[in-house]
Amino acid sequence: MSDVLLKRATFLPLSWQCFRALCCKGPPPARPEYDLVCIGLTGSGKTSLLSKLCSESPENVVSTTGFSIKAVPFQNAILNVKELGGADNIRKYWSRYYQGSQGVIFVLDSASSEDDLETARNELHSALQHPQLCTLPFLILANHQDKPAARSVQEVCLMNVTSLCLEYAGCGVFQHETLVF
Ligand SMILES: Nc1nc2c(ncn2[C@@H]2O[C@H](COP(=O)(O)OP(=O)(O)O)[C@@H](O)[C@H]2O)c(=O)[nH]1
Ligand SMILES: [Mg+2]
Repeated sequence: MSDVLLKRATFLPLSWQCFRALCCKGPPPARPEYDLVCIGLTGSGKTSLLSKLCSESPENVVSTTGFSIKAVPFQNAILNVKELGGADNIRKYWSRYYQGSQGVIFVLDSASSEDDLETARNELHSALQHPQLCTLPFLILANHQDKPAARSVQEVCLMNVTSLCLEYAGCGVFQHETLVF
């Protein structure tokens, strides 16, 4: 009986070593994390976009009151994206949440009214000029591209925004293509 136990006791550590040597590739390399801020008027599609990037259903999203944070996993990095609510009475507080950001996503509803687009442009210009954001990479997403009234990415570019690190892209959260950045 004690012989059997002894054999088992010596066998277990050896088999574990074999298992590690043969199968265990070690922990995956740590992915760098970056802190981003995501802004844009209410209804532009910030929550839907982040839900889709997290492989969650973008349908039935709840309107964001205040702000929310999502960790968006990519193959080589994790983006900790802070979405700031876009309502009139909240936008004036956006700048309080800019500190520590390493990049900015500005989401536009490219099918919105001229008035809303003008409001979005003013907010975009303020963000671009803010001392804590003005040197950061900036991605402007012209969302709602699936709608017939949507302005094209080129038309949105003609909104006359200038900065060194601007990147424009079009997307429609409910289009079937994968979002490409
Ligand atoms: N057709 C269409 N609807 C969208 C798109 N993105 C968001 N929506 C809808 O717009 C509404 C507001 O979206 P939400 O993500 O809450 O906007 P947020 O206020 O910027 O976070 C929701 O009803 C979404 O389903 C899009 O690309 N196309
Ligand atoms: Mg939201």
